[in-house]
Amino acid sequence: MQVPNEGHVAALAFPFGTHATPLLTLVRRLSASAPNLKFSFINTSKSNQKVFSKIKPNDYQNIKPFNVDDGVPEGHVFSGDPLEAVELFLRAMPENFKNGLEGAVAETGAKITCLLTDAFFWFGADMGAEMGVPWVAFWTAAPCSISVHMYTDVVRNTLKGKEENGDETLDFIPGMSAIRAKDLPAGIVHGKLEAPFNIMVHKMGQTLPRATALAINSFEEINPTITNDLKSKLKMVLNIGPFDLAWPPKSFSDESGCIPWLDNHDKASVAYLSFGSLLTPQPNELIALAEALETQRVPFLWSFRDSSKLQLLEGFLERTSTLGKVVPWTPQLQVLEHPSVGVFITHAGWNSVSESIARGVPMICRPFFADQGLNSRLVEEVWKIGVSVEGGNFTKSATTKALELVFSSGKGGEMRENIGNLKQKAKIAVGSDGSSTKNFTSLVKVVAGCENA
Ligand code: U2F
Repeated sequence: MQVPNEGHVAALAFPFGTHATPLLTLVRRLSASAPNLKFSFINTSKSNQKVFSKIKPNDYQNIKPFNVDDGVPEGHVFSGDPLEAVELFLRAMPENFKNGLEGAVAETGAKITCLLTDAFFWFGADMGAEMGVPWVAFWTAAPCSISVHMYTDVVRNTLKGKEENGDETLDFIPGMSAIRAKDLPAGIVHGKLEAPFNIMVHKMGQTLPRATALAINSFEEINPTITNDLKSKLKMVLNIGPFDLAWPPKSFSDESGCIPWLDNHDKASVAYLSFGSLLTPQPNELIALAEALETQRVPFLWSFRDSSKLQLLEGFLERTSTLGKVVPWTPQLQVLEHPSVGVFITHAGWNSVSESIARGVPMICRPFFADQGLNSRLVEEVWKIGVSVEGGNFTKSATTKALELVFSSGKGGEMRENIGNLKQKAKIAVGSDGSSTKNFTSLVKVVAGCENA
């Protein structure tokens, strides 16, 4: 493929959760395939610092970070509500990004030729049209969750008055018959429909048909019916993942010594626990989880990000010092790759689910918010590669039951077999002739402005 000598791609990042990191990975993949193009990465200063600190300057030579206003007024005192920073940022949009784009054009001296945004940013459609350039939206989660946002109005109309117990299924949407109303993210039929975040994702679903392309960090074979349905509704749907298989990080750091610790354990014997980048379960759930691990004598490696809550586990930590290891952060990809890991206890954030699939580790899911309920349901009911904790939250008995199911029952064996098959499909998708590889080539053409090349 001939890539033009000129071109300036502006990438607009959502600076919360695990959104900016996969977007930067995508930008790095694109810049490696189209080294003639310039890339501007437009994000808040805090998030830019975080995501760029993880990579070496050599790895982003033609990518320039630009900082935008995070919307936090000077001297603002946060109340402790995790959504507050998000809502302040949403209020500053899209003006902050318009300023960021102007800054990127002024500093590089190159006009924008392609707008690549987190799919949340529905205003990319108008921005792209005004600039006369393609708008490429990037969805960091699964095809299933984007489908739900595309069908929000249909779901609302169909479930009106029936959503009470949440057991109504979405069998009126292709590929979604296993999904129940209660698995849906807040903002579709329950929760505050008028909350700024929920308005944003609703608008996203309505605007995506205007996108030149939608790129997804997944692979087609994982949900072919949903992918085909999305293809019938959008101009171009390009599953280009799983990223961590298609473009694995070159190095990793293991400051807490997780890998040597895992080396000293038997095959598939360890439970790995992590709840992603945003949350820590409530104290009663933490205690129930700890009690189940201790009683079952399951060796565990726990990524425990909020050290202020560690005191809740006092006593447990001392009693289990030879059974388990609690660390502030792990090299998760390498941990999941390790043969000693037998189960992943997760909040079912998409990156975690996808990384676990790509490494063949069955899951125990305890979803909290957003797409996590959908992902858990797919894990348990559709792919049959794990289980959700009974009753929806960690109690000692529900966690014990889930551990027994994965470690000691025939069902656990089936889960391992199913996830092994899915892992194979993921590997094929990112192979030289695979669907994700072909889709990525199409994406490079769109971004480089030579889609007919
Ligand atoms: C939001 O998800 P989170 O950021 O909370 O969680 P994940 O999507 O699972 O991503 C967590 C990432 O952090 C890494 C891990 C994942 O790539 O490998 N990590 C690590 O390297 N070491 C650790 O000790 C712990 C984690 C949101 F909450 C979800 O609902 C969405 O699905 C998701 C994607 O949009 O963003």
